[in-house]
Amino acid sequence: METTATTAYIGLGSNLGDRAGNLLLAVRCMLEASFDVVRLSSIYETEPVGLDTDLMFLNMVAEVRVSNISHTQMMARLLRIEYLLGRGDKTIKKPRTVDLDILLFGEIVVESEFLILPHPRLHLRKFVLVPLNEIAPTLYHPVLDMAIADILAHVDDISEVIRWDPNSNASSEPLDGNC
Ligand code: PH2
Ligand code: MG
Ligand code: MG
Repeated sequence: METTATTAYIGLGSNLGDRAGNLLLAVRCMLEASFDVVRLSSIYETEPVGLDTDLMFLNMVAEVRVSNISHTQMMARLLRIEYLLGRGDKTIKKPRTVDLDILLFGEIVVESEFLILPHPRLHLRKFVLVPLNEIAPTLYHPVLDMAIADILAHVDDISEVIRWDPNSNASSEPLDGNC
């Protein structure tokens, strides 16, 4: 059978509990879901954008390679990981243990009720663009027809995004972390 490999970029975010632990558990769960994690950005501490919360986020971006799965199947696996890591009600803009968003799936452009690709707000948000630019500055955005570094250079978002300092972190209870 012919295999089709795709490179995708996933945005990870957490602003509840052991935030860094949650991100790293999500990476482990992605490996268990047969995503080949090729690159990880640094972890950034970021100001919440458009949410009813003052809790600062940790965000990072992962580059993954997958074979023979569609963007829909990838999203289903990410939703399962979010659920297993304790993400509750997704309809309300509340703090979250872990949020996993597909930013880009190859150069696929789709718009369904379930999933829009590229992610419809990726070009507006520094908490996505800064970590994505760290690992893939020349990556091409197929709708805007621009490289990530150029999009970041023109973004209007002035929210705070700084490299996370692990030593400044007050520790919280880790999740049990079964995938
Ligand atoms: N996610 C959102 C909305 N706002 N702000 C930050 N800083 N980080 C996020 O991951 C984030 C957000 C929707 O998922
Ligand atoms: Mg999100
Ligand atoms: Mg999401």
